[in-house]
Amino acid sequence: MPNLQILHDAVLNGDAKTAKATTEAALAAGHEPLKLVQEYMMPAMTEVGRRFECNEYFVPELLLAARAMKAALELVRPLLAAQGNQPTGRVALGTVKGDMHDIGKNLVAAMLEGGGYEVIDLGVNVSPEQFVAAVRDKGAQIVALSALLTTTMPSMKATVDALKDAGVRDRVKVIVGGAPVTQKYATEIGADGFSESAAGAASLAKQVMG
Ligand code: B1M
Repeated sequence: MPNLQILHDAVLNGDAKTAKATTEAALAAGHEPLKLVQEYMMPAMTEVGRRFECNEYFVPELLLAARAMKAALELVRPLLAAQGNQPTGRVALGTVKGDMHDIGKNLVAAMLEGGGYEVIDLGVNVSPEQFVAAVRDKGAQIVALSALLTTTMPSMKATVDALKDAGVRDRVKVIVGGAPVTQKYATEIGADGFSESAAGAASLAKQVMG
């Protein structure tokens, strides 16, 4: 049995090689993929954020930690997504304009896929126009917006407004999430739902689709 504290510390210290090897060993030993994410990788990223706030870590350390987390997540994501059966809806997902954070968004994608949704992953720094195009041209029924910066949260409102201006707002449900986002903010900007976790985003999608 691998010591899972090593996975936590590897993400915290930006050691991608160890993060990947420990995840591989943990999965081979039968550990639950979601448990590895929620109990070891995410707490490590929370600690990275705390150290960044205290000026103990700087952007290079954030980048290394993100790279280590991504290396481990690459192994876990297909397992989370494989739980899905028949597609139950199409979701256009992206991190909003101005925002480059994609680890949480990628987890949301895996959980939605696991919930049986077809996910059109638009990536990061996605403009309101790109979301509108995904609804118009690709038939997305849900628009899922992620933001990690307080400064990019207004891009969520801009996206809801762009959907209205393009005359497609009543065709889609809009769901939002990301560390600084709250239910209050979601209600204020006219979104249909908010979830604070990736796992919650999958049940929220079901709920808003009725
Ligand atoms: Co950034 N960063 N960062 N960063 N970074 C934060 C977010 C920050 C809180 C750090 C801090 O100060 N403590 C801070 C934001 C402060 C604020 O706005 N209040 C911050 C800052 C300031 C910045 C820069 C401005 C730093 C700089 O350059 N001076 C810069 C901005 C760049 C930009 O986007 N334009 C920047 C850059 C970066 C890196 C590129 C170095 C890197 C990102 C790499 C990558 O994503 N590829 C990075 C990282 C790694 C972080 C922290 C440390 C970790 C983020 C993360 O991946 N968490 C972060 C601090 C923190 O969060 N503790 C921080 C793990 C991930 C699984 O959680 O993304 O929250 P999270 O997703 C969760 C939920 O939020 C939810 O589900 C996920 C799992 O449950 N969720 C949804 C997310 N989207 C959802 C959508 C939904 C539903 C749920 O429905 C659609």
